[in-house]
Amino acid sequence: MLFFKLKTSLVLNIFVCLQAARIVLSATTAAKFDFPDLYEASISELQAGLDAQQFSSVDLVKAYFARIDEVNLKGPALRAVLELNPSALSQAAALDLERKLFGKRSNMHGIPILLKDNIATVSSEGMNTTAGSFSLLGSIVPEDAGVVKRLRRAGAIILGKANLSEFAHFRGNLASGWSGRGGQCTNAYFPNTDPCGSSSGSGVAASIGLVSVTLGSETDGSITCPTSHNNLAGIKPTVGLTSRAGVVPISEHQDTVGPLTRSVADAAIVLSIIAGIDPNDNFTLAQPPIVPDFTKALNKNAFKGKRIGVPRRVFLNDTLTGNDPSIGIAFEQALLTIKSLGATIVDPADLPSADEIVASGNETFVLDVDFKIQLDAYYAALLENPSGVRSLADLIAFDNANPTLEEPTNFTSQSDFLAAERTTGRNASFFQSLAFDKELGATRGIDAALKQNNLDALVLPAAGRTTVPAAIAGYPIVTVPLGFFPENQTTKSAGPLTIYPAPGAPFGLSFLGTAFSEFDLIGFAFAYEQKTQTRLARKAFPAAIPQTQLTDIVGKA
Ligand SMILES: *[C@@H]1O[C@H](CO)[C@@H](O)[C@H](O)[C@H]1NC(C)=O
Ligand SMILES: *[C@@H]1O[C@H](CO)[C@@H](O)[C@H](O)[C@H]1NC(C)=O
Ligand SMILES: *[C@@H]1O[C@H](CO)[C@@H](O)[C@H](O)[C@H]1NC(C)=O
Ligand SMILES: *[C@@H]1O[C@H](CO)[C@@H](O)[C@H](O)[C@H]1NC(C)=O
Ligand SMILES: *[C@@H]1O[C@H](CO)[C@@H](O)[C@H](O)[C@H]1NC(C)=O
Ligand SMILES: *[C@@H]1O[C@H](CO)[C@@H](O)[C@H](O)[C@H]1NC(C)=O
Ligand SMILES: *[C@@H]1O[C@H](CO)[C@@H](O)[C@H](O)[C@H]1NC(C)=O
Ligand SMILES: CC(=O)N[C@H]1CO[C@H](CO)[C@@H](O)[C@@H]1O
Repeated sequence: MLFFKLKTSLVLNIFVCLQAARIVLSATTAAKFDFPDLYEASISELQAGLDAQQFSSVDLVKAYFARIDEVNLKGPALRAVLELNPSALSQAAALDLERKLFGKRSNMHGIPILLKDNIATVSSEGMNTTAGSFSLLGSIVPEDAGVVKRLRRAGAIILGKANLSEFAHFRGNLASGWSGRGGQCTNAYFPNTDPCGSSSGSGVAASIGLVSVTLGSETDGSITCPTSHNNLAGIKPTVGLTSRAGVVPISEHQDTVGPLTRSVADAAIVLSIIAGIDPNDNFTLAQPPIVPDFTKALNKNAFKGKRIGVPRRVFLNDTLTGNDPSIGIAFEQALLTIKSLGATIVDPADLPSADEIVASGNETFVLDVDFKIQLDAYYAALLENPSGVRSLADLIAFDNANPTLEEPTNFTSQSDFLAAERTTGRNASFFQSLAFDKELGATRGIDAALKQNNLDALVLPAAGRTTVPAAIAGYPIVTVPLGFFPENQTTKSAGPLTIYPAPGAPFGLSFLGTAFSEFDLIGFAFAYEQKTQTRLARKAFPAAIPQTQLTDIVGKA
């Protein structure tokens, strides 16, 4: 046969020519595709491109790495990302091959996700888990966090670790978004603006497309607030829906892990993956037996025939919330929109416990007691820790001994650490405070408002004291973009290096409900988001927008 008569060198030549032709072909085909704009790209757009082989997960990782470099090295030092995963490219290549051979494992297959730096990843992969603190640099964690195990099983790529308010903002007297390792993270919508916290880097990174999606954690406001300040969709799940195993803790009674993303649809996809029981976090054993497919909640008509309540007392009183009047104006408009979408607005629908919540010190006491017990346990469980820190007491001493690393300009004291260190365990007063929290937040709080008014959900601006009742009850919040401060907005200092509010800075709208009501809340948030499209009304300031796109990567060496 002719083929066998050809000289080896000729075969080689033909092969080289064919390869060259293929490369030219793929480069021209690639140019013809309209790649999704990574500033805004959704998981479903990325999956469509990956499935059609317009680009690979390797391309995606390279593009996001380049975008992070742009913002870290050339841009206005947003300080959103602490570390990149040195194994991300090889993991992406393996997931690309698997997709080709066997198809995708889930709709997170090959999708890069950035984790708040308090969520543990196996040290052998090359990343640190530090909660922003030098006291945890180089520490060897026993295993992946529960949510990370689920993400990996679904085929997600851990792109890196996000900056945060150090220890999820539980040191005291520190600005939102500041950590010893990361410095001051700032907002992409106006220079030097507060990104809020404590999931600050997750919020900023999602807001300008440094990654597809991100995870944060909330104890009281730490997903909801950065979602609000960074023009995002975010879900603070019911405590016990997502595992906290392997997450640097504040309190098992309030901590919860959830997504910060550019759309409700993306948040629903991520939540569907990370939700579920984990033997390493027994609070997850109390969740309903079947994890819903939260993407089934994405219904534009979700408000039809529903009753949505407005807990005005305390939560819409600017004197008590500290909210700028612009937020209240946008909120009243949002109520009209929700009504136009078919809901009955019940206004007011107050929390009977509203005034007591403002006066109560029960939450602080519970967090102080839990933090000492759980942080001591976290340090004790590390397989190694080069800093030598093995307890909260050691950590306080470490910070005092390393002021250049761990104390920003005009640092006063780590008051939360000191208060926690003074506690003496889960005694009778602790359990009484815990019971009061349930009563104030749930029984005479959110649940009472829902029952007394026969409601499906509550709605409030995301800012102010909105997160407190849900925090002490362990209840969910789903947040979407509500509006932006006007161009002539007067600014206030929010920390030594940050301001808030600021011209054009975003703020959000939160839907609240009872335990495990995420499915309904996601529906309401989606219907509102689809009707208003507020996120798309405004982009980050030009210097904060990275320019690298898939077209710069695909087909290039
Ligand atoms: C983790 O921290 C160590 C220092 O202990 C550093 O050498 C290493 O580069 C860090 N890993 C990454 C991925 O940045
Ligand atoms: C979880 O386990 C701890 C100790 O093993 C126990 O004290 C606690 O009550 C359990 N919590 C739940 C929600 O099961
Ligand atoms: C708002 O709160 C302030 C301070 O507690 C109070 O004096 C004022 O009456 C409240 N306003 C309304 C409308 O309830
Ligand atoms: C806890 O809440 C209850 C009910 O409002 C209140 O009576 C009590 O003083 C609070 N405890 C603390 C420590 O604030
Ligand atoms: C419980 O411990 C706290 C300190 O953590 C202390 O203030 C309180 O008096 C103790 N309560 C009881 C009943 O021992
Ligand atoms: C900003 O402009 C609006 C209308 O242009 C005006 O009503 C408002 O008073 C101004 N606010 C400030 C703080 O100057
Ligand atoms: C630190 O405090 C001093 C004195 O109050 C003040 O003048 C200075 O501006 C502050 N520095 C920063 C960065 O906030
Ligand atoms: C440890 C680390 O990666 N720090 C980074 C924090 O962010 C700044 C600016 O974004 C980077 O320059 C640092 O490398």
